[in-house]
Amino acid sequence: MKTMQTLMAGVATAAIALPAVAAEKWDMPMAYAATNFHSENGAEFAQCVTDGTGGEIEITTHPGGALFAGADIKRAIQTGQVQIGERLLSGHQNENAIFGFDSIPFLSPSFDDHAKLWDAAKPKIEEVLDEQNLVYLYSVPWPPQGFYFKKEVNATADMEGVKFRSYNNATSRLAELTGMLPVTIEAAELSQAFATGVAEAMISSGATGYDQKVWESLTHFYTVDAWLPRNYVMVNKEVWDGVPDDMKAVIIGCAEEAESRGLQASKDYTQTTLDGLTENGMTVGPASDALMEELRAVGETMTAEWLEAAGDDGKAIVDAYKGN
Ligand code: PCA
Repeated sequence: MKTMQTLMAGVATAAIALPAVAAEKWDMPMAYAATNFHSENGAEFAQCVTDGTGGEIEITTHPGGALFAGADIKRAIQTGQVQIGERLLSGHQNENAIFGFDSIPFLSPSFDDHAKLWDAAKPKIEEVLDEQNLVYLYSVPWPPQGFYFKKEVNATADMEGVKFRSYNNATSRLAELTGMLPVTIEAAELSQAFATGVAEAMISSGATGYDQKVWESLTHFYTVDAWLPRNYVMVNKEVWDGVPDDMKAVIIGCAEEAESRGLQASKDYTQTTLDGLTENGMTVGPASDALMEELRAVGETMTAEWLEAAGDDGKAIVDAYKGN
């Protein structure tokens, strides 16, 4: 009896301690460093949703791959282990070639070109994600991609045998076609990979090199402007379907703001981080004409390969983009 009373008292206390409306808590894994502009933008988005729903949906971001590594984030959301998260869209190229539309060398090398390419690709990407139990919320491009090395490189002959960090199928293929050895490494592991010699080069933005202080191991950054890959934020579909309409509107509003704020941050961060690389002793500048010529030929091969792999859907995206 005594035990039962104690138990009942415990239940009563627990009930009283609960708030009037139980707030939903969403965890949002993100793969990149907390100080990266995508992560900062995501944190502002999370705060916007928490504030806008009066705390009824409280989003907590987990940057730096702390909750799930980049490669595991999509699956964690699809299977409902977490409600929401951010991932590099082209990281899914191994599941479906269509996700690689934004990593085709020299197809859309500037922010303006990239915006047109994204307009052409967005409906298809949303559809594919929907079929995978995911709702697309917003996305933001990384700054243009260039090459990092620990020596001067003037031709693909200088790349022979270099251990090249890749972040999706396209970057692995690019390594193969230029005689390098691809090794897949998450951005969060980069400083260590370069310090220990597991990788000696990569293609990425000035932003990622800056975030990861790659000047501690590498010396050159060549601004080849190969492409601008996107990060996107997705929600588990069942979770989304359970959100009341007024709160969905709040989340969509916060997502729209995050998309334009993130785009501006990406543009601003482009020059700032290139300056940062220079200030920290790296040689930053365009690649030689000879190297660019070789890279363009590699780009043509990769464009043809992607069109082949992505089939009619891929062709429709490229045609719509070129018609813009
Ligand atoms: N940074 C990410 C992807 C593209 C970029 O600029 C990375 O290197 O993982």
